[in-house]
Amino acid sequence: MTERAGQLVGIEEFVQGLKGLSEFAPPLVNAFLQQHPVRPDSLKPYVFFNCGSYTRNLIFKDELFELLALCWDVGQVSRIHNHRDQQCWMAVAIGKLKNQNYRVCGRNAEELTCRLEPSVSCLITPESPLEVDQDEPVHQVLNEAEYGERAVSLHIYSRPFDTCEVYSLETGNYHDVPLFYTSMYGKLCREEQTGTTR
Ligand code: CSS
Ligand code: FE2
Repeated sequence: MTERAGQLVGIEEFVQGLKGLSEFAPPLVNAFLQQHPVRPDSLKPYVFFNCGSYTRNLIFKDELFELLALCWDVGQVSRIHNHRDQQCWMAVAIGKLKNQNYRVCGRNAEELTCRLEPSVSCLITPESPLEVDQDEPVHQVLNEAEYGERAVSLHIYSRPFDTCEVYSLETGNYHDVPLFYTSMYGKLCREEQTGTTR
């Protein structure tokens, strides 16, 4: 685990800092995240939990990147999914999450089938943000029940995307799903539009 390098900042300062980056190059964003852990109380407008699924709450979006707060109740998990070849960083502000990567083998794009092999996993904590591996971008995020607490994570996607592929270990199939926001800029969206990778 790395040392927390910076003082806690409010989410508004965090957004301004991201907007000021000259590009979304991994070394720049990784250093920024290490130096700008976010004050949990500043995320209050973006924290909504739902017993059915983790929630996706939009904080900022432009052409280059979007920033979301994802809220994970105890035991909630994403499906195994990709990020449409976009870069992704995750920083946990509250609680902790497990990241599990998967290797995709024998992809058959006509039948929409593939084999998945679990590869590396790690813990994402307030001290240890994570850059999703561009060479192995298929992953699952889990707030394991044994952690016993809710989690809130900040996700930076560059560029933004609004669909992804989800993969089934059981059937060996994969397919596209739309991604929606639970809330946008602090306001809840209509319930029928709140899809996640769940
Ligand atoms: N990519 C998922 C969350 S796990 S990184 C999503 O945006 O819903
Ligand atoms: Fe993801």
